[in-house]
Amino acid sequence: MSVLPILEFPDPRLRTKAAPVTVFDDALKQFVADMFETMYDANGVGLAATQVNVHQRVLVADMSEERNQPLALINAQILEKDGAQVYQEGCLSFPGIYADVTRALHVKVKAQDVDGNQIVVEAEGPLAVCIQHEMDHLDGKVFVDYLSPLKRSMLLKRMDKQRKQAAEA
Ligand code: GNR
Ligand code: NI
Repeated sequence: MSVLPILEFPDPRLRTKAAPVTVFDDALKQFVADMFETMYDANGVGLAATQVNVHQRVLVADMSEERNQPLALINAQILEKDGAQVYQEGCLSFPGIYADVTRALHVKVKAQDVDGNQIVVEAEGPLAVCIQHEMDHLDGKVFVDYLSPLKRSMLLKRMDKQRKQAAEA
């Protein structure tokens, strides 16, 4: 098991579109275990393979307070989505910045588990937000893409400033 380094914006590798997983072997199980370890270590509620520079369609999430409800989705596809919700999002690839994003309230997702079995997951509220946020990463999309240019540049400047301050300290 290992904690993997997380790519941070504006790393261009975050814009890579991930390819479907075709082989469900021990290496995949090891990688998913490493993704969980990385997500828990960073206190994240989700993580997409893109963020650890692996461009395959793997995402993990755990919305539980106790950090004991791991969910791994391979090759996830949205079957249905409806409603709308505004949620204040953060991202491990954008340390220290948060912004409101509007997404579907409810999603029904078809995916595979680590053994390659087909599964269907229905999610609402925060888990639905997380799944949509992670699926975006796998397409090279990040949450600040939804913001107005003005709001985006303001937040990115703030992130830059915080980084510089952290580097000086
Ligand atoms: O840890 C995370 N928290 C979070 C909060 C609100 C909406 C989405 C997220 S996902 C984020 C982890 C991450 O960057 N996943 O890609
Ligand atoms: Ni993210």
